Amino acid sequence: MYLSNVFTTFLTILLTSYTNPAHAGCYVTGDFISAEETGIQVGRACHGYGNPRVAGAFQGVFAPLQKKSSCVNVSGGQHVDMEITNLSTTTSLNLDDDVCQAEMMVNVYNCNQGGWHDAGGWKYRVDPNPGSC
Ligand SMILES: *[C@@H]1O[C@H](CO)[C@@H](O)[C@H](O)[C@H]1NC(C)=O
Ligand SMILES: CC(=O)N[C@H]1CO[C@H](CO)[C@@H](O)[C@@H]1O
Repeated sequence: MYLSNVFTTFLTILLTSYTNPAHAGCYVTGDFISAEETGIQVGRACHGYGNPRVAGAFQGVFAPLQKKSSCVNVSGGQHVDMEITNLSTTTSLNLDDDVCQAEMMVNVYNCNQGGWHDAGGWKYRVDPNPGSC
């Protein structure tokens, strides 16, 4: 179910990128991404973590056009910049935690060096970079 959703989204992005390249893409320079480590960090940012629970960077309400960012250190002297933007100019909303995770990971599975795409009125970006946050 989860995998098939991700795969469907992946196909959608491939198709979308032909018709509107600005709305999806992969970085072709810079650091390569660790899917495993990035997956753990995306999970924390989308779902929260710990006990007692600490809210993740992408939880809670997004105002119209609000962009939330999170920088995480990963191994190998690298950090990953993660960003989600609500593209609505008029409405505030709460991004579903599972949608958050699935869409962010599309940028990881689809792109060796990170990438971005728009889906359902949101923009998702994952970008691995050298050095720490
Ligand atoms: C990342 O690592 C740097 C250097 O150790 C540290 O100063 C910074 O607080 C870390 N940032 C995060 C978000 O963990
Ligand atoms: C498309 C989308 O989900 N963006 C959302 C931004 O927030 C507003 C309100 O939360 C939603 O209506 C938009 O759908």
